[in-house]
Amino acid sequence: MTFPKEFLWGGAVAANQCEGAYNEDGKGLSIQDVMPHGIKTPHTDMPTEDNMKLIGIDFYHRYPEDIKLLAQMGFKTFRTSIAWSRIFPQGDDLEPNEKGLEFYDRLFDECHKYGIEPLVTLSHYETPLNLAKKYDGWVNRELIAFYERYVRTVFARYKDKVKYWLTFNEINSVLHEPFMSGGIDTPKDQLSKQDLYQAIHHELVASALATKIGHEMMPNAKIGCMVLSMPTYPLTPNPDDVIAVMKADHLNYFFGDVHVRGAYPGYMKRYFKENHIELKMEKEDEQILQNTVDFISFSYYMSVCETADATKKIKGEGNLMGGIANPYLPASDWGWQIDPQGIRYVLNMFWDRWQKPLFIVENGLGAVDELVDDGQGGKTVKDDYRISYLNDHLVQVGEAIEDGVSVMGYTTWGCIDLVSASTAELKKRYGFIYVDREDDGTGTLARYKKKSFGWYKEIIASNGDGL
Ligand code: BGP
Repeated sequence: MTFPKEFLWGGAVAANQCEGAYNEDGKGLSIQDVMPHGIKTPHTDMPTEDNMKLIGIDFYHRYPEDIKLLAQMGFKTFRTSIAWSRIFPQGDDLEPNEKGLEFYDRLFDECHKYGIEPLVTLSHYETPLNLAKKYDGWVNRELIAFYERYVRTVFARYKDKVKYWLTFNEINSVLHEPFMSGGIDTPKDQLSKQDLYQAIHHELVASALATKIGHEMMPNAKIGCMVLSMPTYPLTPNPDDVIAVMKADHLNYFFGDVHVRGAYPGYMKRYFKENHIELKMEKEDEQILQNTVDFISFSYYMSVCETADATKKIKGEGNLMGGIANPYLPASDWGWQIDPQGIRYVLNMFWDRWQKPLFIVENGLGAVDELVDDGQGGKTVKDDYRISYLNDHLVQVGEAIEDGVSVMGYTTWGCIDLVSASTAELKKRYGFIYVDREDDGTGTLARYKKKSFGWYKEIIASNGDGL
């Protein structure tokens, strides 16, 4: 396999899923602090002890040890997010929290110590709770100004430490999880399409504004958007199913279209008209949206099927959206369909559509791992299933590169075990590094290298030749 020389190999986490320390050093509450069971049940009013994210894997205190382990694997890049409410505890504060800023100074310095380039998500499902409660999240236009204040602050602070930035994690996921993704407190079954798309508009404007400001403040920075990719196949060759796929793709990928083309596509204008949605736009919005991204990043876990036949629309498990299961594919323990070729397909599709460099910033297998003796007095996990999942996907990334697709890098999701976004469990593990913590709160938090640790190290060292 031929990967580009400068290919950014690495792994990804999000602050809220690993840091813990949810109320230390002046951090305010974020929406994650009141989601003890992920997206399965309604959120609580205040943090509760059963919320695994409050402690996470204690990355806030253990990051030097963790970054050292990632460096041992040869990471070129490490994707994490800045927890917005560490910097602006209430979201609408006028002044940032210095202690929060200092933490990320230390973290990014630690990465650079090993030559690891940080890749930073500005907003990874971490809206300050106050912005959800007081403003109904992104439905309210005022969030653009709060986000702008936040991004200006972190750009100014870290401009010499961070080159790669992502504006919003899986920005299209707000369609399915409005509270988690957009801090929208109105329950999803009561949220009107009008308000949903108004919130989306505000996020798109905020994202373009961050890109504009980032380019002005950091001429060498690369700023990208991040979308949840989910290749959608027609359930049958019936043209009705093919059109159903086209429509699903439109709703999913118009986010990318706006980020790349700087304007709403015609099919969305039609959708707004047919659904009686009238976006309230300020006169500067059209111009702001023209600040297009340098690259597109995306997560890829699974593909789904789509059909126009309402009787077959049984929603399967999976990611934040789920979808109709494909009879040709196996699935993970959580019902996520495993489809390595889907990543080649989506890379080609995005490249054809956008002609901008692509960055795979999430991919991986959530599985139950068993810690066993390694035969040398220590402990390990024999995660051959994870190795084969990642290997199969990377082979297809290599195929896409051969197809001529420009791919900047690949960061596996949850390179160290962390708390799941959708289920808030720790037993759903993705990492190369096992963290001793159970869902009942027990565990020493010790770290152990899994078998996949050595495998990934070799893949990185050979720049993909070992695949
Ligand atoms: C994506 C999110 C991540 C991550 C991942 C895996 O949707 O961006 O935050 O968690 O999915 O999902 P889960 O943790 O639910 O297994």
